[in-house]
Amino acid sequence: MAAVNAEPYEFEFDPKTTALVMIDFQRDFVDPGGFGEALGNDVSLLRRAVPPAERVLKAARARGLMVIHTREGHRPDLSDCPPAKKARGRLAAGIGDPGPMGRILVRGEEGHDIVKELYPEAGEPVVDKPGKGAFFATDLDGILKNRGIRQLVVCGVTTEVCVNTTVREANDRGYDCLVLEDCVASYFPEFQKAALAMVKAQGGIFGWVSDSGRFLEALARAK
Ligand code: TIU
Repeated sequence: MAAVNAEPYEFEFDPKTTALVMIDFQRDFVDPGGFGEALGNDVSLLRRAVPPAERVLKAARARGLMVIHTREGHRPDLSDCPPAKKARGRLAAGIGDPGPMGRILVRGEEGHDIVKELYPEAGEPVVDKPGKGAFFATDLDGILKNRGIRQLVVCGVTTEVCVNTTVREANDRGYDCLVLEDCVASYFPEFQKAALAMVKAQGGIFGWVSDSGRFLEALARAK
């Protein structure tokens, strides 16, 4: 067992029942020249989360924690993409259309894949999800339950969209979630702040918030 210095109080975890969940670190969201940037977003705000997330990923692998990656995207025929999702935003180039790194949010395309620094290793499940939450229409819950996982340490993008949705879904399914604030990022600084505040408010209504430094310290001490 180990305890991470966190808000609203320490997060207790057992490395054997804890998974590191890396949410949607995809080139199209994070890299210059991708879909996120084409929408007018400043991707440097997201890029900032990559180095601390890489440190956490390496430490989790070294300590033998289960590591899971997710990617948001759709089948090439878009049969799993709700028409409402495709239409949203009235974008000139949206889901399924040609983008700077291949078809936007389509599985198998360059932009849909994970940035090289955080690339999955053999044996680490990659969950392809059609929605914002990683539990919706995926086998993530089964994968976690089959391994006896009860606590999730969460990194990823974006904080108020796929990270927050996933943490809420996980909370309702009985998992304890720790969000590492320097390993999650938003295109909007005010949303980053609010999304983290929402997780830890009201005694930790959805979970706990800490950072990579405090988590790595606890992991190094974990029995
Ligand atoms: N992964 C994720 O957060 N998907 C998004 O669409 N995020 C936005 O902030 N747009």
